[in-house]
Amino acid sequence: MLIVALDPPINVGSEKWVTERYKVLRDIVKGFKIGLPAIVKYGINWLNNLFKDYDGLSIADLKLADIGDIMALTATMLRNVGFNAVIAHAFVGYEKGIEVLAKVCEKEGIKLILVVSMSHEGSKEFIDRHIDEFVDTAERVGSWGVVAPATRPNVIQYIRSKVGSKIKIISPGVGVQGAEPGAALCAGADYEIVGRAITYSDLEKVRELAHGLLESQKKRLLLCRG
Ligand code: BMP
Repeated sequence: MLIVALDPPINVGSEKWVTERYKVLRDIVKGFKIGLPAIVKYGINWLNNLFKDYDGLSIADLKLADIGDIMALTATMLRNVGFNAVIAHAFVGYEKGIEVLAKVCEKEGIKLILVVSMSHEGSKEFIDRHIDEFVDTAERVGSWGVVAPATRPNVIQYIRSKVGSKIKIISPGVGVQGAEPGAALCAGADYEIVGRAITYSDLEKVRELAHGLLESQKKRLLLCRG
């Protein structure tokens, strides 16, 4: 139940950093998330073949927050280079916003993931005051998943109690941001997103770190679910 965030550090000169980590991890994790750091640094065309024969989740994390037509256009472009899921902010609203994006995602076979709460403290300032509305939007458009913070398991529990098993909960914040592996899963998340705690080490150690993380998830799950 692990998704790896591939955000290259500032001093890495080539997209090989991403592709090598993807290759050593693809058979043991459920998916990958690629966001602005990799796309700003290396563009998008190098991604063209990366996910070609990959069955897992390939999530484009540009946290779309625009009018519906432009988000839909971007999502289609992301689909065309091999992503099968996109993340968007729920706060742009339904009408001519998420509504349009959701329709195009359905048509193109893209999984839509809406941000309903974030892992940093600042999420409490504005975003978390509207969790109910954001979750309603996710349900209304039939969103495949939502992002909710591993750093605040009570928020995950609350969202799970609202959505039942209809919507996947994807939780960042494990490792560098402080949450322990498995804590979000115990609170009701379907996947934990882990980036730097796995990826910011030498390539030779990346697989071992991911294995360790998967083991810790399992142990924690055994304790909380039996
Ligand atoms: P790390 O494990 O290195 O902290 O990475 C977390 C990843 O999850 C990053 O790619 C970040 O953009 C993303 N993320 C997050 O940390 N908190 C959120 O609320 C939403 C995110 O997408």
